[in-house]
This record gives sequence, structure tokens and C-alpha cells, in this order.
Amino acid sequence: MKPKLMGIVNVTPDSFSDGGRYFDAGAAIAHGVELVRDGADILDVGGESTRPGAEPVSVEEELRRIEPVVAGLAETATVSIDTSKAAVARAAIEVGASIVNDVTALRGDPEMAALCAERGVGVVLMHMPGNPRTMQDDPRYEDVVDEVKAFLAERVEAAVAAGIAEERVWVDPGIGFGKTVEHNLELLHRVGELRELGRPLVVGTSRKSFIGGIDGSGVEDRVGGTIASSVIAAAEGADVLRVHDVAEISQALAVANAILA
Ligand code: HH2
Repeated sequence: MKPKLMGIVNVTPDSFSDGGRYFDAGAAIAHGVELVRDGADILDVGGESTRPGAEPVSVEEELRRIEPVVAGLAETATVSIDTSKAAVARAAIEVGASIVNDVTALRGDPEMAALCAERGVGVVLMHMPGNPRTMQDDPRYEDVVDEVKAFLAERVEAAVAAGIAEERVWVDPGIGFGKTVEHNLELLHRVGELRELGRPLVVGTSRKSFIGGIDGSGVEDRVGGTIASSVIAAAEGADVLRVHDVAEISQALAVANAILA
């Protein structure tokens, strides 16, 4: 298991685990450089929190937050832009981002699919029912894995129909987005089934609340749970792990691989 590590660079005042810590562009760039040193293959730069109940951010504000950070990191690493706004993605691509990570799977902005097709960037399509303000209102599934898989299959088709090359599309089950603790656990237990979609699989469990739902831990104390879930996702075939704690996950994977070798 050799998943790529996508290190998280949140340039926000309100992200659920690190909001405010890297809100200044200089601090965000320094953090990204450190994540690369720790073993990150990709840096995912975001200027808007998607935590449940988060307030939406204007295009101007999101641009002000992410543009200098993407520009400052694009020479050091492959940069993905975590946004659902085409104007933000366009500006980020202009200054060096090569992947668009869209938690709405191209449903949030009617111009996003065409932009990604035209610019030939990689695209991460994530499962999320509804939007961040409503997604945790009593989520229900008959079979969460089958439904997430069907959703992602449909979104891959939509992306390809919009002119995005299929080989540039990655899929993500959206751990923590419109799911109960049990839904998240079921998805992680069976995440290998999503490989049947035939696209690289991105999984993000980092510090998420399902971990606290198991042991009551606060957001700063979920590294152990992040490691366990990340190693299991990697063993199940995840191709990319989106994490805050790159050094710890990198070490956990190295040890797991050494043992299994
Ligand atoms: N999770 C978050 C944000 N973006 N993108 C993908 N593809 N997959 C994820 O699981 C995912 C994501 C939420 O985490 P974080 O960025 O730490 O928090 P916030 O949205 O509050 O900034």
C-alpha cells in the first residue's frame, strides 16, 4: 500500500480542526512546505470551511485567501484547490494549481465542469448529500456503500460528458459529509468496493468527528483514530489519503508496509 498523501492547508478562520492557525498567507505557505518535508505528495489548499453549519464565503474573500498561498506553494508541490467555485478554481489554476478538489462533485457551480475540461486539470469528485449547512440533518441510506458508489458513478459520467478526460477524474466517498458515525464506519470497512469504479480513490478521515463519536475525543486528540482509519483505507486500496498529520500517517504507513513485506 503506497497511497499518495494529500496534506491539508486550510487558509480559513473557521475550519473544524485548524481554523485560524494558517489564516495568514505566510504561515499557510510555511505549513505547506513543512507538510512536503513530512512526506506530502500533494497540497490541498482551501479557503472555505465545509464543516457542518459553516458560513459561506464570498468569491472575493476566498480568492484573497487562497491565491497567494497557491502561488507560493505551486513551485514546491503539486497543488490541488479545495473549492466549489469556478472563479476560485480558475484563479488557482492560473497561479499553478493542477487539481480541483470539489466537494460538490461539480454540482455547486455550473461553470466548474467546463473550466476543468478546458484547463485539463485533475478533478476530485466527492460524495455529499445536500450542502454543508444541511447535510447532517438526519442522513439516511438503505446501503450507504451502494448509494455512494452509484452517486460517484453518475458524477464520473457527468464529468466525462462535460469533456473532462476520464483518466483525470478521482473519486472520494466524503467521510463525514452527510453521514452518521455508523455510515462512516460502514464506508471505511467496505471502501475497497469503491475501487470497482475504476478511478483513483481519495479518502479523508483526518481528525473527523466520527473518531470522537467512537471515543469522545476532541478534535485535537484524534491523530490515533486518523492513523487507524488511514492505514485501513490504504490496505483496502485507497490511492490518496487527505490528512492534516502527514508525518504521523507517513510513519504509520511505512511501519505497516515493513511488517506486511
Ligand atoms: N474533507 C474536508 C474538506 N475537503 N475534500 C475531499 N476530497 N475529501 C474530504 O474528505 C474532505 C475534503 C473537511 O476537512 P477540513 O478541510 O479539515 O475542514 P474544513 O472543511 O472545516 O476546512
